[in-house]
Amino acid sequence: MAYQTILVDTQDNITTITLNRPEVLNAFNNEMAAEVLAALKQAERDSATRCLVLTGAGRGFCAGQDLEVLRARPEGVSFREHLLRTYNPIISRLRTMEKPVIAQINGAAAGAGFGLALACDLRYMAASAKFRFAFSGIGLAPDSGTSYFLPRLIGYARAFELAATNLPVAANAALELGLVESVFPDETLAAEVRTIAARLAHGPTRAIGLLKRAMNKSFELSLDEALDYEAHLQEIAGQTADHHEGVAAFLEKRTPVFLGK
Ligand code: LHQ
Repeated sequence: MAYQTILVDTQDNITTITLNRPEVLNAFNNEMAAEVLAALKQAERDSATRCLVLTGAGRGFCAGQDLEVLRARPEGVSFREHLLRTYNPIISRLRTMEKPVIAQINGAAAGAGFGLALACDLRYMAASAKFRFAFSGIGLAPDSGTSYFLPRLIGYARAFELAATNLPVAANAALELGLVESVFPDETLAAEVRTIAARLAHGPTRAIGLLKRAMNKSFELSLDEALDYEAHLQEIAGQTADHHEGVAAFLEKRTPVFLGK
């Protein structure tokens, strides 16, 4: 499929979606939101995709909503409707897709762009990149899952401080807070992420998908319910070819070859 605002590339079972409106730090217009959603659906369906990487072209990751579009909005456009149509399905799909998703945060991530990064399973950040909550900077409440993910990742008070003050969060501070897994020099970020993505892409994709489902679900379950859910998912994992391969490889003292089946 030909996209206008994003680049999509699949190699070695890793699909990379690059937001490609660099002149506005990859801020979202409606077209980009629709294309990101379409690309996510495709990556979810495509068995050649066993790990997904999201990144931005140029010096930004994603500056959230394009504010020129917001300013030009015709009278009567409902933010609620806009969110239900654009960001909500993107954020939700990132979380429900049973494949590992990595945010390669090459530059500034703000507003819905911050939400996009937070919704990924893993975040790796360039040393020069920064986060900015941004919503409070333009008199808005949080959206794109930021009110959900931030307190879960870093606790209520730190999330509140970051959101209400709207101060930028530099990469090292983000690492210290636990907002990202690692910070890499700008020049090596892509290669470092590639190494991690390759390990995930050659892993037991179905088991990784199930562990993603279990960990996400755990936030709404009691311990007994979580144990029960684990048993249910293990029944599924136990029937996969990758499980049989993993056991055989261990006993034969060789490296397993997982096919994602
Ligand atoms: C931009 C933008 C931008 C347009 C930088 N738009 N041009 C959606 C809709 C409905 C309801 C509510 O919620 C939402 C979701 C949202 O995301 S709302 C939040 C929207 N985002 C923001 O408010 C973030 C605004 N941007 C920033 O705070 C900064 O630009 C960041 C922190 C991203 C980067 O800072 P710097 O590295 O200092 O870059 P800069 O500010 O100089 O920006 C570079 C260029 O990009 C500049 O244009 P220019 O022509 O001067 O080079 C900016 O105007 C443009 N740009 N963000 N969101």
